[in-house]
Amino acid sequence: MTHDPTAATIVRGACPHDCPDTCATLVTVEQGRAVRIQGDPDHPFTQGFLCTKVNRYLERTYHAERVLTPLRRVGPKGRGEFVEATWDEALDAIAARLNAIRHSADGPQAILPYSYAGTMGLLQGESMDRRFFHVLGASQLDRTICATAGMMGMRMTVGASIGADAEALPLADLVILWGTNTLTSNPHLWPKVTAARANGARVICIDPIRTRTAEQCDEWIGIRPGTDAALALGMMHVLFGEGMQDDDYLARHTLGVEQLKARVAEFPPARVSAITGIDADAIVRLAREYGRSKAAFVRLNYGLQRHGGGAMAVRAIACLPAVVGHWRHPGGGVMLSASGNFALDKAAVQRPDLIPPGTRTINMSLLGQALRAPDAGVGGPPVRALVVYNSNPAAVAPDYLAVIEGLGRADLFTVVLEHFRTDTCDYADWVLPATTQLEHLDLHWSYGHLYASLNRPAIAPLGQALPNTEIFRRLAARMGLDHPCLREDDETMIHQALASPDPKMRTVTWETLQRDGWVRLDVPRPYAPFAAGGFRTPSGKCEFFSERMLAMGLDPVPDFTPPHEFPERVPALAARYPITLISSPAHQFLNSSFANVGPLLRAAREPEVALHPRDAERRGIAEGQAVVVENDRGHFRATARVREGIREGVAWAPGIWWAKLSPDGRNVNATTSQLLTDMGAGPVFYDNLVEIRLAS
Ligand SMILES: Nc1nc2c(c(=O)[nH]1)N[C@H]1C(S)=C(S)[C@@H](COP(=O)(O)OP(=O)(O)OC[C@H]3O[C@@H](n4cnc5c(=O)[nH]c(N)nc54)[C@H](O)[C@@H]3O)O[C@H]1N2
Ligand SMILES: Nc1nc2c(c(=O)[nH]1)N[C@H]1C(S)=C(S)[C@@H](COP(=O)(O)OP(=O)(O)OC[C@H]3O[C@@H](n4cnc5c(=O)[nH]c(N)nc54)[C@H](O)[C@@H]3O)O[C@H]1N2
Ligand SMILES: [Mo]
Repeated sequence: MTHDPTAATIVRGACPHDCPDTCATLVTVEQGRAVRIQGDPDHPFTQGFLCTKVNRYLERTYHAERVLTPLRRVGPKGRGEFVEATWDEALDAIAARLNAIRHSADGPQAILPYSYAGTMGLLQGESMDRRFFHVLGASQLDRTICATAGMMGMRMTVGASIGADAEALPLADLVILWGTNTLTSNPHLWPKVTAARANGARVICIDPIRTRTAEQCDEWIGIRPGTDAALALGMMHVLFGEGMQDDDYLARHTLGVEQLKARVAEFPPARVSAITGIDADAIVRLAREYGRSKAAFVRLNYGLQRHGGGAMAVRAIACLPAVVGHWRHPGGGVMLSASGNFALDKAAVQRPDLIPPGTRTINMSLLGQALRAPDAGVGGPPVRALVVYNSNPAAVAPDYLAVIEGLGRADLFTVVLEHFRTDTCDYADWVLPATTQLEHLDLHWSYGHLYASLNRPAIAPLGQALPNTEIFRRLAARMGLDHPCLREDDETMIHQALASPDPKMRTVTWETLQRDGWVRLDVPRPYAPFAAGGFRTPSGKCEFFSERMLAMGLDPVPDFTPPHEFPERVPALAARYPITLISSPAHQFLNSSFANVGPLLRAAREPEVALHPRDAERRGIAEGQAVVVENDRGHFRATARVREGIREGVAWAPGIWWAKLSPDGRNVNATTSQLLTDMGAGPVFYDNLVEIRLAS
């Protein structure tokens, strides 16, 4: 730092958004104002560039519509009419109401926190907030909305959210991008993909939609949604049938190969073709190409687990590299998430020991049900207060109509910590101004690579904004909650997180982070985590047969679990609603974040739904026409985009638009359901049958 107040300084930071890339940023500050943000050229993943969205982070921070003071509701719920208030007024009113509920017959469990990954930072995402709700004795929230199905699929198979090292991808001799729109949702992996290709690897994309990523690949396999497990089982059928398995790796490092062989025998290419809609010879070709390669990198991502059988799909795919022994080589294997490598001492930061015994847990993916059912569907008192931060449930939670019915309840007390007046804020009694990443301190891990990073505040908080941690500290004090951990400051909590006994964390120290901004975990480079087995399962093997799943009453061996709304399973429903709607991220938005930033909003144009020319023709729909997308749960309006690059019977509505910025005030989640995945109790956003018709 320089002492000349007029000179520009550069502050090292980290991107806080929910994305595997966790970029290292450099923020230029002049006279207290951030004037530039760029990717750190030295960071091996960021490589000096930021994505379309985070390039606009300064516009987001200095946006004219930032919430900069506490706001108190004055109009009816849903209308978003507020007046400004002071922090004292806000804290007094919120403390009084939460204390009244806490001391009522319903007790503290009538208070529900609701948060997700608006920031992925350890401090602003999951630290003092957790302590606050634990000491208070509020209901626990099961944070399932994104990744738990896949996490369970990996955990039951390889034992943890650990996979092939993304930085080793250039060493792969085949790349399979499976249910991931890499160029949109994981863009910093793309240079690694092109490096592998320059080394001779072919790149295959498996996705019902010919996304911008699929366009750039050597081959696009347009699979039917929700059928990936069948494809993986069919590939293994061919691999075993043609003797392409690695018997030595199987014998040493796997459990249940005989059961797996018996299962895959049930999945010959003809049957798999009927399930997946992929030609039988294409399935055989894919299996052979996979079997002949030595180190195929399979980049799984979360898209394919948003179906009823999502966990089984991830599990089946996660078996592949053990069958052919690709884990032996850096660059070989499957990667869904790297989060399991980061052993921060989260317990020290979050203090789960302070949760009162017997506290209930409510699944965030069932918010609509939880707000509607008197006992939240899980026993105990009704939810009487909701404290939302780092999330925008009125836009992102499934079954929008159920969610807003609940949020609209006159007797529900809702507090939202936010940067902007989102759809959720419109239902709040109080909105509290939160700082952005430029204004607060944080510590970051990553789910896409092996670097930890520190975000230092670049500028002072705007207006009266406060970090989430400070808001919860002040609220705790005002409510009279008395535990010393509720008074600890942010830097103290970082030190607690870093004091981890795990040897992989040795390199991640306060000093290194202060000096360099980011650091790689203490693992070999490149890292081949299962080269010699060492799976994190109870048996230490890759578990094709899972005792734990058997104990849960589930099939212990990978199988194909069809989607809830699979036409063969629900023919009557499919006759009325024949199209499967996928609502994966728009290129310009980050879930519903940035969906209010002018240039990004303009680039995304308007809510759209893409469908195949034959599906369009059958319905008399032409390019650019206004259509209604509907099912029994609800409907929303969008503009039709007619394109070849999508499977027949599938439509794509990129999201997540703010409902209030959509033509009829509701977005795609008006059609999604509160059904859950086979494991992990996650949502099934893409397991969603709809019909599309011209708007009248
Ligand atoms: N720009 C941008 N980046 C993001 C996000 C964002 O909103 N915008 N969100 C972030 C978050 S929170 C997450 S979880 C990730 C999500 O990013 P990804 O994990 O990549 O997941 P999705 O984008 O949901 O889906 C990826 C692809 O899966 C395809 N897909 C859907 N169903 C199936 C199926 O049954 N089988 C197969 N094979 N493919 C299927 C979709 O068509 C889509 O192209 O991205 C993160 N990055
Ligand atoms: N139909 C459909 N629905 C989906 C998905 C889909 O693909 N299709 N994707 C699902 C997935 S994968 C996910 S992860 C969820 C994501 O859902 P959410 O986690 O709700 O993500 P966002 O919509 O980005 O909302 C995050 C909010 O947090 C706020 N925020 C950011 N940083 C801070 C901070 O430091 N403090 C405070 N107080 N607030 C902050 C932002 O302003 C933003 O409004 O959506 C899910 N919903
Ligand atoms: Mo997500």
